[in-house]
Amino acid sequence: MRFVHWVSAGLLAAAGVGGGAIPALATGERANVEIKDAAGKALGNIVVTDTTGGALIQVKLSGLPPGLHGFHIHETGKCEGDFASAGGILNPLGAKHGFANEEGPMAGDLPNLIVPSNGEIEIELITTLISLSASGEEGVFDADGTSFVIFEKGDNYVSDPEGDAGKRIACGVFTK
Ligand SMILES: [Cu+2]
Repeated sequence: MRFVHWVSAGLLAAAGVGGGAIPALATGERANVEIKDAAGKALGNIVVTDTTGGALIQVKLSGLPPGLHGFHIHETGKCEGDFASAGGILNPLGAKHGFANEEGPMAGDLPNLIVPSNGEIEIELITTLISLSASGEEGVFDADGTSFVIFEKGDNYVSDPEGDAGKRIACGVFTK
């Protein structure tokens, strides 16, 4: 059984890494993902780095509506129009969606982003459900690429296929 683990920024700061800079990790592959909203406005960046504990996801975004937002890794690296172009959630194993789903989760499932009232969010988390370096079923850099998609509403972690999270409001393509 695999889980998504949280790494709090506070823990990293307590270990002496803090200061807001991305720690220099002795690790493998890294992806940078520029996130834009549906109007094409840049909202910030997400950096993904393979570590020995899983894929570290470092999120630094601003300009999102406050509140809960579904947050997933999607199967196609294309962010156009209403972002339907990004396809479904990355799901090479054919699972159902959601951490609370008996038949879940999908590889691309992630915890909700909880955006504070100023619209700025800076968080770090680790998922063991994907790996940038994997070429097989958990791989990210396949021929048609991969993307992050952020949703209008919170993901309920159980409704297939996307947690009843409403419209897709932001998207970004994984770039090596
Ligand atoms: Cu999604």
